[in-house]
Amino acid sequence: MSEMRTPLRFALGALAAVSLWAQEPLTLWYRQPAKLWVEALPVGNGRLGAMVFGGVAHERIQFNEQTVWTGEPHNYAHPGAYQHLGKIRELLWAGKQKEAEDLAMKEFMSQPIRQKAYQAFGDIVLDFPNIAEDQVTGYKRSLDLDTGIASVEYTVQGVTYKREVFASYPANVLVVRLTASKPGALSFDVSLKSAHEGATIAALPSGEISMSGAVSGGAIRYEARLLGQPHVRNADSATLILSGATNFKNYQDVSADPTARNGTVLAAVRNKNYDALRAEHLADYQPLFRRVSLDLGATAAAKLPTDERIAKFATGNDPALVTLVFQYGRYLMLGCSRHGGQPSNLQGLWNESNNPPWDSKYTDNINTQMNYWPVEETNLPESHLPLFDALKELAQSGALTAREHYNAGGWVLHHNFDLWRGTAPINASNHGIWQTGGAWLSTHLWEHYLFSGDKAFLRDTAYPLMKGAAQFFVDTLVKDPKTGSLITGPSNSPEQGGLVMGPTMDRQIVRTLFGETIAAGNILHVDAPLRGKLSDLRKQIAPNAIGQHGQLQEWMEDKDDPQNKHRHQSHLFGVYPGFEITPYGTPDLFKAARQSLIFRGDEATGWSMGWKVNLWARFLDGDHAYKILQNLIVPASDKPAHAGLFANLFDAHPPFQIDGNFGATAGITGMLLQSQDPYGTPTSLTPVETGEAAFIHLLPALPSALPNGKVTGLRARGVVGVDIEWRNGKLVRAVLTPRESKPIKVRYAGREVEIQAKAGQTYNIGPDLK
Ligand code: FUC
Repeated sequence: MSEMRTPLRFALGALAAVSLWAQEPLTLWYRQPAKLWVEALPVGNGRLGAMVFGGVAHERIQFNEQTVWTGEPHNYAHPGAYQHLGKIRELLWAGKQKEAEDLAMKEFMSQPIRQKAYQAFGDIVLDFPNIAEDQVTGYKRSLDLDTGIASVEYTVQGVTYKREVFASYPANVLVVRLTASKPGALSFDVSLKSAHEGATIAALPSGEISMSGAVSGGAIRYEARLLGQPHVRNADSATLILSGATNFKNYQDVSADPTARNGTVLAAVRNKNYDALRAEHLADYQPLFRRVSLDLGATAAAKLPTDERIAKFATGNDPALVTLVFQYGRYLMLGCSRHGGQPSNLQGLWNESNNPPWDSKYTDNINTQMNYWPVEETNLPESHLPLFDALKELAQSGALTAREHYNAGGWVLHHNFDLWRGTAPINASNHGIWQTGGAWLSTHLWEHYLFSGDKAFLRDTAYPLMKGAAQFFVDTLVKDPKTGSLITGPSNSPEQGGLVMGPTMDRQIVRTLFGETIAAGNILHVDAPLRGKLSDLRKQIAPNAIGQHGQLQEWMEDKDDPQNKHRHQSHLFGVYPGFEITPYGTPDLFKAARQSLIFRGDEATGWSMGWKVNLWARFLDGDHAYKILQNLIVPASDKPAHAGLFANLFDAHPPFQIDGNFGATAGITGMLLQSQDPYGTPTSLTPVETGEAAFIHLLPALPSALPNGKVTGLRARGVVGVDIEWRNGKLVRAVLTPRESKPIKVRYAGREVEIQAKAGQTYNIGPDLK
């Protein structure tokens, strides 16, 4: 038992919370500039992003725009691939995996076999000629999550210099503000630097700097334009405004004019002063960010710079760092996924490389999904919309892939997509052929409905996409010759074991998708024959099985290795984010799934630990979930390149992958509130799962390390707002605000009560559930 669990420590922690909390609860800060990119501080408006290094005599603000990619509009489907589908299946059933993979590699893969890469854009470079670095005092750089503003502050020879940087969604620009505390003390030179060869950089007579060019070997043309004088001397203050655009309109159309786009954006801000831009940014950002507040108390550790706090977290007592990590995920979400933009890619939208790991594209056998795990519960549902816009396009390109690769209707997405909406299997047949990426992402549409109750969204956006995703499996599920059950295939259990028929995860996802499509069709009173068909097929899909080690089987065969520590734990989809394996509905499977997670261990790559926090929360084990969080919140340098947090709290996975951050935010939420039905089974959807009732589980996995706290503004399935307060590990009070009239079952500490809730009423729930 660690020392922080002693009652005295708790009492001190609670007292300290009172005095410290008001100071800087939601600020990342440092005593030195960033040396590495992963120490710089991110800002973003869901389209443009920047990394602020905070240099003293030389500042680098590295920026991105979401549509700067290699490549061009392209259909990646492999014509006629479907002619080999039967043979690949036969080989797999005959136990000839290698031959099947070889044949698939030759005849069944995307053309070309790799997708395209997200790119860096450029840097804003500031040089301060008169600043002597060795005379600097009082240096501090920080990022205030409550305002979305990154700041740098230092004093030289009696002059205090300040910089503020933010990304404005309403103005669609990056804004840099510089001030000096003495009149006339501010002098600097500003320039733009392109991340691409052959850029044209010019100072325009209009007092702007333009940087334009093309991504080599592709269709994307870009322009960044900075409003501001290149050489500033003896000023009191200065404001720089950056607009950035490309010719990208959608995955099939690159006919936009980046220069015209920047012209329009800058014309709208040209006559706004800094205070007006800042106020406009806050009026947009703060109401979204402030929808959720979390207070877990604070100790003296909360006063330290963020990098020092990360280093001490696993062995110390710093609950406020959990809060910061939780809210940082929400901050990053608003930075990289706003309505009208592209979805969040492997690095959100922050990327300094033209050859980033996994091309910084969209890996959807876990990573893209994890990017959106916290979005509904933590009250940023609008941030889900870019993903849904992408799904509309993926359903088009995925229909071509379904036709060419499977001779099937509907649409399919394999394990990756890019800006050009590639949906065919990429890289290698042993893991690239994985059929359920689109099906899994389609479950996000249903979740958005469950949390919002928005029937117009269900009818116009969600259902058509879900139906198409389901149709693909109506056409392609095959009978397993051994069991007679229906399975997918060829596919794999991401990303191990090679090409197989009917991996467990696929079957769970297809069951979930079919169930949700039936429920949606029911609500909308459409497609009765299809519903009948889906329901009939759903019952025939090969069930989850418990294997020889007491584990949940990852494959059709009982061949799991208890020593396997692989980062993917795909068959646990049914526990989280799925819900067909539950503590009270399927206790045996639940136990087996838990055993599988124990075999996988507590260490993993960054995003995998993000998943494990969520899984342990679903296993109702708060202390184990917290233990994983302690493995996640360590300096990345302690776990070279694959896990831990960098100084800027980016989750590591070389260089970083944002899924780990979002997984952590979702996992912390899951400790406090869960709203899936714990009585669910794989056979039929319960009223909670169809949205007719709600289930609120209060503090389902509260770690003993977080005994005191309060959260407000969370959302639960069934369209219920939830605030929760607890003390000494016990519920003090929960406030439920349902937006629809329906039964709500509330569970706390092993007891349940049912409320016949009325929309618009407020329900106060005490520890005795009264
Ligand atoms: C999956 C993971 C890797 C990495 C990549 C982007 O392939 O297995 O760890 O996160 O996505």
